Amino acid sequence: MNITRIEMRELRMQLLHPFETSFGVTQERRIVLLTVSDGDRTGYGEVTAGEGPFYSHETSETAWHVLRDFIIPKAIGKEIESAPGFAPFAQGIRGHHMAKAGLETALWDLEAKTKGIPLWKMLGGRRERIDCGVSIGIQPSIDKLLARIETEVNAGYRRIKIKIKPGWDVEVIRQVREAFPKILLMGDANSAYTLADIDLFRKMDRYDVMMFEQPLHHEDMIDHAELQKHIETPICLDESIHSADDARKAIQIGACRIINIKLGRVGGHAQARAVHDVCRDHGIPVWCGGMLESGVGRAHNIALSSLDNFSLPGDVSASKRYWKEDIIAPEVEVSREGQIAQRNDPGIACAVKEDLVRKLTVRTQVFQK
Ligand code: OSB
Ligand code: MG
Repeated sequence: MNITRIEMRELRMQLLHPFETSFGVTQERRIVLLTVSDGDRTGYGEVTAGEGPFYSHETSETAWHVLRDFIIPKAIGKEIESAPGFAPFAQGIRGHHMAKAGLETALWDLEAKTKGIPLWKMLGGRRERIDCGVSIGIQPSIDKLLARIETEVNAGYRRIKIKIKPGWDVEVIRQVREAFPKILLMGDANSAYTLADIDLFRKMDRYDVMMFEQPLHHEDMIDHAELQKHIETPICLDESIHSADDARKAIQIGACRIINIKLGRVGGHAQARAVHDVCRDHGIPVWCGGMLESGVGRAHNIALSSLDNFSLPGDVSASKRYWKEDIIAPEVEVSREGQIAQRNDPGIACAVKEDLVRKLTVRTQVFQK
């Protein structure tokens, strides 16, 4: 593949509902979209960084800077055999995985389109349907949360994740479990607790919770291993896992029994697959996390979720839960059974609505060789 043109755009997209976590509220997304061409075809990738440095140190703005000044100058005009040939463009740049993943994933899409095959098959996936869950933000009241859960359960979603934080935890979990005795339920703390909260986790341990996601510090593994010794509910790591090596170490010390894989957090498809493989080899199930993506990021998540060890429902759900109109056609739809079917068109297997993208764009930069 000849990388002859790279286009970077920033889009502003309004979420249908504000999304609240232990680290803040998101209403308007700033999405950096990457377009890479070889003269014939176009691949698309999305930077999943948030607007502020709260989930991770990266932001849409830092990703723009790192891509423009460090990654794209190394990539433009180069010829690579296949998408893993991206690695040298990121060599020596510490961190900034979401910036790297924006371009890396676009190259995977481009390669699959060049070969005329769907990306999920090129990645080696075999799941023709993926199981979907939803992530429900912190709500103004428990009654509102119960109503949201009912809507999602009725829509067919197979697993409900609620966000927890100090003051919105034990009693919330207790009431949700009472109202919905059978659902697969999990809680995501986004690092809101410390080891001083072990007793609180032991209380929540009683309600048949599928997993607690990232209860402790975003860079920690040691304390998570300690917490796991005191509770039955599996710990799932999100923020702490940036690579296959991190996954290996976390598993080795017993810091988690499940891992959430996010393309942005680990730096793209090559590393996501490596994390997947390490987990598979150690008998640790994985699922695909979400970052309030537009259709482009969503389509990449769907392709990744086709790999065998994505055996738990992920946070990959329908476009209409987020956007009045998504930037891809067809939009992502979830069946009554709570599944998304893989599509068999080449690459990310959907079209990008260029007119809508142009309308949502607030800045563009083009690189050409
Ligand atoms: O921790 O999984 C998370 C959204 C933004 C940042 C971090 C997280 C999330 C979600 C939403 O939980 C998942 C989604 O619906 O895209
Ligand atoms: Mg999470």
